[in-house]
Amino acid sequence: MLDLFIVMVTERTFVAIKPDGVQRGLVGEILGRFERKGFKLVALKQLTPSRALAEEHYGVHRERPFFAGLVDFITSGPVVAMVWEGEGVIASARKLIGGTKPLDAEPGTIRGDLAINIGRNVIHGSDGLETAQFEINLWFEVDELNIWTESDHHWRVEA
Ligand code: D4T
Repeated sequence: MLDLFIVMVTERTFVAIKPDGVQRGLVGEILGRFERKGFKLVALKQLTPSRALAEEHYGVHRERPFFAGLVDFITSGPVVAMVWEGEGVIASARKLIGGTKPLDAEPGTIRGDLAINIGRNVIHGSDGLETAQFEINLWFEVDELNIWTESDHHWRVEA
């Protein structure tokens, strides 16, 4: 019953390590930052996105001049797609990730520490509740989302 309650109220976000992050061997470094923060990994897979998936994911940017290059880049190799869960995870993930332009991103953030160029900014994170739901449904099947409780859950979240 308690588990069901936690699942129903806990926020989820979609995070993807882009092809540059995978090619540069940054997967472990990035996963570690989310784990150490205390969020729960509920889904993870590596895939090379189809153009259809990439175009749907970045659909809001369809008219922007960088759209074609962005889709070429995202479909150029493996991406590590994830769903992270926890209180406030959508906004917190954006803070861990840092600003879109890596040179403006604060030191201590993933982009601030690990990237220099906006077109190679290593990682994506959903920017709001609706976007998170849309992106999780776009990238994952329902049965790929794991429902589980960390053995040290009560050391992360006050009951
Ligand atoms: P994503 O969506 O990849 O997490 O990035 P952000 O949420 O931080 O930023 P965004 O949606 O504005 O941009 C999406 C994606 O497009 C690339 N981009 C963006 C680019 O190559 N040139 C540009 O001028 C902009 C604005 C980088 C991220």
